[in-house]
Amino acid sequence: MGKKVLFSGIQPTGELHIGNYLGAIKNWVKIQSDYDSIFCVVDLHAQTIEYDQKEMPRRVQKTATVLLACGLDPERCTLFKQSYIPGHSELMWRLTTITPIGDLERMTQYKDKAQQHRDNINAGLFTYPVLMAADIMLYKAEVVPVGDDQVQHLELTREIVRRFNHRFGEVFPEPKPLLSTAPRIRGLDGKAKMSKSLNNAIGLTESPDSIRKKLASAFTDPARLRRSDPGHPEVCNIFTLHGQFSPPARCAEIAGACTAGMLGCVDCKREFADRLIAELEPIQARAAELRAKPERVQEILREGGRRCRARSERTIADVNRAMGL
Ligand code: AQP
Repeated sequence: MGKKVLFSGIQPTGELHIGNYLGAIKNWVKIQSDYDSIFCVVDLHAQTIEYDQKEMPRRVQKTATVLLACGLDPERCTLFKQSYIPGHSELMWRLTTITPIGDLERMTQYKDKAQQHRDNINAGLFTYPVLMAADIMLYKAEVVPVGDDQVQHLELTREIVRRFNHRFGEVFPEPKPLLSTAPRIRGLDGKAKMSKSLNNAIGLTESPDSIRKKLASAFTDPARLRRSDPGHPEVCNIFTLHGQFSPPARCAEIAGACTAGMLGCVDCKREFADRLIAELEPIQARAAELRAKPERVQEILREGGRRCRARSERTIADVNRAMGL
């Protein structure tokens, strides 16, 4: 039996950060060989918020570069750019005709983004989850790694699949979510989800100086005013982040020392910064190598696109046949 198809995407909306890394990319790298893995830089999705068209190609290039630097391997997975394949938009249209408006109105990400971008509440923002469904269904994917924020969208995709198959015949498998061990990383404000667009993130290619500076002002335990005050690691975002980068035994020591008022936030952050910088160092070195060979990254995206195009055309043919087009 062949490997199951896995699909996931990432938006070129800004510099990839440690939330994207822990919530998605690190896991993608780990499991890329276990599946027929397809990863996509979703530039069509990125059009739903205000963007600079001159910047977009650079953002796509940078996003792909960092994904490859993190360890996505074109020998073991397919990486491509969404707008290279017309099938995403073609399938999306067909799916909009079987998606009730009420289902889209319930999407919490739409409500949040509509609040955040009040001057630009466009129809694409509203139908974003249908494009996501099309992305997944175009390759008949069965497995979709998602963060917390995408679970609702994937549930809608499953609903659309069921509706399509019921109305037009069995064409699509029902995709299942694959949650990472870090489905929601909070930003440096300690509250909101770390996001490219919220200015609360640490970028994967940020310099050690910049990382240290950002961490210096990051929120920790709001109840702790002096070093000698007993800390509450369970509410501290820096402690949560330690859990992703420091060994469990060291995390237990940190929790003990923090609770006893023996380890201050400044020292705790310094240790975290050292660990984070050490983990990012090889990624940043590979990213620098790839930046020196931009045509290599372009070639990988084009090759991935060529592979996906043939597959997508087969699905569109199946869909057209089923829908009587
Ligand atoms: N803070 C996070 N914690 C865990 N996972 C996260 N992801 C994003 N932020 C976190 C996961 O990264 C993958 C790609 O996300 P995306 O770029 O497609 O969109 P996003 O979730 O909207 O990311 P941002 O950074 O918040 O972008 P903007 O600011 O442009 O909206 C997804 O699997 C996501 O779950």
